[in-house]
Amino acid sequence: MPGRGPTYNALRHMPPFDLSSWLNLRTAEVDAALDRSLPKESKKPSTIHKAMRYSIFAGGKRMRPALVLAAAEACGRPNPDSYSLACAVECIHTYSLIHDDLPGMDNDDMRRGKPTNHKVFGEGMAILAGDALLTQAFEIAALCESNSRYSHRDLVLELARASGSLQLIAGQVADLEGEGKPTSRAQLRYIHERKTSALLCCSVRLGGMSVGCKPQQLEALTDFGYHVGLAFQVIDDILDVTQSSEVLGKTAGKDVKAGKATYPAIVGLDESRRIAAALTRKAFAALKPFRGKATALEAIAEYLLKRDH
Ligand code: GRG
Repeated sequence: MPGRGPTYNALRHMPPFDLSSWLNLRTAEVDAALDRSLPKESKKPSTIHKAMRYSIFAGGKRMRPALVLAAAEACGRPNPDSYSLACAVECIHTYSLIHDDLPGMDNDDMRRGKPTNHKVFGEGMAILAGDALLTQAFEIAALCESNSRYSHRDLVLELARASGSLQLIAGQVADLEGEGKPTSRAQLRYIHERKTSALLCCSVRLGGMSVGCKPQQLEALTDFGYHVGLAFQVIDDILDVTQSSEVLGKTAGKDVKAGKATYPAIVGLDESRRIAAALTRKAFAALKPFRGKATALEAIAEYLLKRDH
């Protein structure tokens, strides 16, 4: 019908979305924004700025920033605050990886295909680099503007709640305390919701909020982020036992060695794959209200299910 735009069926026949080009472009934009946001290496005290930049630019997949921008696209047009919030979540994510790798936590030597932060800069500096990235995230978020639906306070609160002691840190606490102990599926779900899903969910919510999404859209993004976040961790657990350290860029097989509860350990590999696929289907279903306009989010969810690292 002329003048009414393509119907949902017509959209289904549009050329397939080129996620690889989309990700390359978005990653380059986010990297440039991160480069502008973080103090230069030469800025005194230069060791800390070198350590922060070492891990931020070590070659992560940038999935959380991608989710921020894809959600912003689903609800409108990404703006400078969408990019700032994409940088903020990546800073929080990178801080959590640096601290997770420390001898007092997972004690890992390799991350993002490189020696871990403490292996290069020493334990004390790695702790500070993580602290500084966490703080940097809030400085970046604090500089965002309010929009017609969400205040600048809403944005900062969103980030604080996802990364605080009830979510991200709660997940890590349960993970540490559960090592070597029998874990039920319900306990494992509790850990995954906090350790992984909270920040992925926060990423899509912040993307929508940055462009002033409607409450129904925020609800749909929350549902999507929750399920895609859970699927992400189940896949991460599967890859830990099926891939090599070279492919993963981090030590493979560590979960089993550390006596960590994982889906493959509790229900086996085949059932874990079925669970990841079912969670991804739920994530897709959450995008229905966008009526085909959440193309990048759909493509990312599919990619995350099929990824090999
Ligand atoms: C607060 C210290 C602290 C930890 C919080 C996030 C976390 C808990 C620990 C980090 C290690 C871990 C297994 C996290 C679960 C989420 C996850 C699978 C992270 C890896 O994310 P990717 O694959 O990593 O997106 P890249 O390097 O590609 O960004």
